[in-house]
Amino acid sequence: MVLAKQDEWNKAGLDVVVLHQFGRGKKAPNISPYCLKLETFLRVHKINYIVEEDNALNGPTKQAPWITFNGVNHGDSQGCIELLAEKFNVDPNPGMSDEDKAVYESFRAVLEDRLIPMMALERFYWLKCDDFKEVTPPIFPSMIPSFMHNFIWNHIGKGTKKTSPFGKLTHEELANKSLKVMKSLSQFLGSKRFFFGDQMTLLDIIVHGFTTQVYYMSPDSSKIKQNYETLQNMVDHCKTVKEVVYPDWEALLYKEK
Ligand SMILES: N[C@@H](CCC(=O)N[C@@H](CS)C(=O)NCC(=O)O)C(=O)O
Repeated sequence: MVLAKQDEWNKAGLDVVVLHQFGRGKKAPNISPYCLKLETFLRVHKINYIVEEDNALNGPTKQAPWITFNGVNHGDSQGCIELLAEKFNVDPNPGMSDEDKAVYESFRAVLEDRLIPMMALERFYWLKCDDFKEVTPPIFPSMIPSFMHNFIWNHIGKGTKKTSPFGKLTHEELANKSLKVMKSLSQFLGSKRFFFGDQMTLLDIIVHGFTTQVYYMSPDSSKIKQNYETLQNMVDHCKTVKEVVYPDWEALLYKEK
């Protein structure tokens, strides 16, 4: 598919990343853990980027985020990070031994294959669209009347439940399962500032993408959030990454017009 603005993105400038993602959230810069992950990576490694919000799902994978870089479109947050790390000669996992890298890969799998799908299932199936009014920007086009919003949300929720490996669990079981995984992250983090010591690595960035969704972008009725909040070092970690990478957090947030 040829996108109307492709020419414009191609001319963004040499080595400037055009980051295609969802619009800003009301309590965090993005409603997607993957969009936040990629934007955080760009910031940590001081890679120039501009944000484009109208085509989040029109990229090569039809998922957000994706990038246009020097005239070429690339999808998948991890793929984009690997490409950019090579291009800019940056190490996303500085100072890590091979053993550390094995731990990182396992935790990444646990986050992306378990925790994020669990959060998505809770968000769309166990919680309601109205629960998210305080955190998300208007997600439905203005011509869709508000009574339809919960209906559409429920429809997405039923689909998510059907395809989710956790679809058979009760809300309580889902939350307890998520706590077990979050606890293992919490134990590994211990009293360290970042997961592998004093330097931020990709694991911190990925965890932050997820915990931001839980802590800032979920309503208090979220059982996953209630469990997460019992892990104080994980809450502190989320705040540390926010403070280091997003001094302009408040300014970025979606504001009611
Ligand atoms: N592996 C992808 C996953 C991206 C992803 O799942 N994005 C979600 C938003 S958090 C999405 O676009 N969902 C819409 C869809 O799948 O139709 C990545 O790392 O970028």
